Amino acid sequence: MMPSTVSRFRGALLGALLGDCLGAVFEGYSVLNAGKVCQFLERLGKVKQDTLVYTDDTAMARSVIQSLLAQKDFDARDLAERFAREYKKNPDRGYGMSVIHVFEKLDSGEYNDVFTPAKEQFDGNGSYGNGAAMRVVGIPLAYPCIQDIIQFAKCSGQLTHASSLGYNGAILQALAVHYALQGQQSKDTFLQHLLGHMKEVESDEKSCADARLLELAEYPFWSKLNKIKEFLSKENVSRKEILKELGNGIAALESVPTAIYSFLRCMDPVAELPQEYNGLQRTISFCISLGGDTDTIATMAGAIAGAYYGEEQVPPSWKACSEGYKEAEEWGEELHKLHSSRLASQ
Ligand code: F2R
Ligand code: MG
Ligand code: MG
Ligand code: MG
Repeated sequence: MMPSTVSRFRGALLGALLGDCLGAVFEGYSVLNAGKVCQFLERLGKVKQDTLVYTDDTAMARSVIQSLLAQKDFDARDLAERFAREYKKNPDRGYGMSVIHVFEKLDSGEYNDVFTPAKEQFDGNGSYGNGAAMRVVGIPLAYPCIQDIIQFAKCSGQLTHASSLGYNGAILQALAVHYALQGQQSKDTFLQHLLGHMKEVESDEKSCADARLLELAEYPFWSKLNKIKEFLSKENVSRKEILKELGNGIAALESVPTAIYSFLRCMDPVAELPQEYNGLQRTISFCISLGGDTDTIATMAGAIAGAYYGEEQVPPSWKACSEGYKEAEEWGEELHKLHSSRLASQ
């Protein structure tokens, strides 16, 4: 049965939350396999255990969503204040090493322009970490129009990530959630949409200059999407090849494409995972089994998979042990209303 639209919105937020809470248990592991991850997942609901806490990924995603719901539109200053306030209230959520300086500067009251602290990161080059992408799910849930999604994914990202390699990752992740919300489509159609947009997004002067600075190929995200296309056309792609070509690191370029690939690969059964797992379970467990930045890759892939399959695929035992799942359900519904009202007024 096709999930309803509300179910997709709740699914996106629950998928993101579960990816973070479950992935955080394994963040930074380099030696990991599907067996170990599934063993852990099987115990949930069977053995009594403490609530799994969400990390910076969800803390920041919650700020984005709360700002959008309170302001009924994107408001950079309000969002910057929420990021800084949330960090001050709970600094131990495993934030990136450098982004905390942005929050401190935003909180100092010395900056009129809320985008300036991010521009000062890394000697003026800006951060290329995946922090802008990991939290962006609220944007495609609030805005139905592609141009709005691109603009606000970029602006929300630029509050902390001034490198195009950071905020373009947020644009790609936001577009992936947007297309997943449309439901059933071939992997090829899904990828073609993303390829078309990213070529354009990465053609501006700053994106070309940032890629050159790091000695990367032209259109770096677009190039990774082509690699995903190649991988999907093969029978078997090893974990080693995935890590070599797509990565499992803290940079947006080494994690957003990995999340998208994981979602697409897990549309079909995966030999190493239990046969009874549904698409959302496969996607989250597959990402975690890759190791590295597990909470972040799983939160991004979980958001895409949740938007695609809907909340019906969220296992109750996984949900029940994740901190903050009730808000994810409520906010999914509220964002659906906001999205529908924009669609009606277009
Ligand atoms: N920070 C972590 N994980 C490590 C420790 C977690 C542990 N469990 C604990 O609790 O202690 N995870 C979180 O950080 C990632 C998102 O990071 P974000 O928001 O992008 O932060 P930042 O600081 O801007 O960038 C992260 C690192 O990337 C490197 N980097 C970025 N831009 C760079 C540049 N231009 N030049 C050189 N290096 C650059 C730096 O090492 C940054 O510290 C998520 O994984 C989230 O879960
Ligand atoms: Mg985290
Ligand atoms: Mg954002
Ligand atoms: Mg992480």
